[in-house]
Amino acid sequence: MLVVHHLENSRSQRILWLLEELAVPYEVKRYQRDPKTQLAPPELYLVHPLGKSPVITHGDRTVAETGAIVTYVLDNFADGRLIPAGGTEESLRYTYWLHFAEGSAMPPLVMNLLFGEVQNRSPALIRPLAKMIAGAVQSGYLGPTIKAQLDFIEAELGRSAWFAGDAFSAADIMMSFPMEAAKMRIGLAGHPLLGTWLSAIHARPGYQAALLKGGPYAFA
Ligand SMILES: N[C@@H](CCC(=O)N[C@@H](CS)C(=O)NCC(=O)O)C(=O)O
Repeated sequence: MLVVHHLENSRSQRILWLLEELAVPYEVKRYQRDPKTQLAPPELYLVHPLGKSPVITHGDRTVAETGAIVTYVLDNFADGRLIPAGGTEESLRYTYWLHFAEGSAMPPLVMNLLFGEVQNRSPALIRPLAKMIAGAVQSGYLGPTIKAQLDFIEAELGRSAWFAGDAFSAADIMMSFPMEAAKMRIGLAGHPLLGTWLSAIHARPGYQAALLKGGPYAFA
C-alpha cells in the first residue's frame, strides 16, 4: 500500500489529488503543523531526514520532493494517463511546468511570505529598519518577479486551457499549489485566465475528493 505522509495545509495536497485522479488506492497519514512556528512535527523526520511533506512510502521505498513523487506515481500507476506522449510539443510544455512549479514559482512566493514575517515580527526596536529592508526586497525584486511570472502564465493559459496543452495533465496538478498561494497572498488582479483555470481545477471531482482525505487546506 502506498502511504502519503501529508502535512495539513501544504503542498502535499497535490499528491492526494493526483492519486484521486488516477484512482490509485492509498493511505493518508496526517501530520499537524506546530501552531506557533507552522513547522512540521518531529515525527516527519522519522520518515525522511529533511522532515518535509510531501513524502510517500511504498513498500521499502521512500520518495520525497513533490515533482519526484509525481513522476514516481505516473511511472508506476498511470499507464500513460495525465502525461503527454514523449517527443511532442505538449511533452516539452509538461516537463517545463512540472519543474517550474517548485523550481521557479515557489521560491519568490515563499521569500515574499518570509520577508512579510520579518516586517511583522521583528523586535519593536529594530522594526522600522527591518520594515525598510524587507520592504525594499519585496518591492525591488520579489514583487516584480512574481508579477512577471503571473503575466507569463496568463499568456500561456491564453494558448491552451491547460498548462501542457488541450488536455489536463499532472503539470496542472503541480502548478495548483503555487497558483493557489499566489491568489491568496498576492491576488489575481489582471490575470483572469488564471482565475478561470483555478475554478476549473477546483471543480474536478478528484480535487474535491482529495480535500476530504487531506483535512485542513486553506488554499482551495
Ligand atoms: N520542494 C519541496 C518543498 C517541501 C516543503 O517545503 N514542504 C513544506 C510544506 S508546504 C513543509 O514540509 N513545511 C514544514 C517545515 O518546513 O517544517 C517539495 O515540493 O516537496
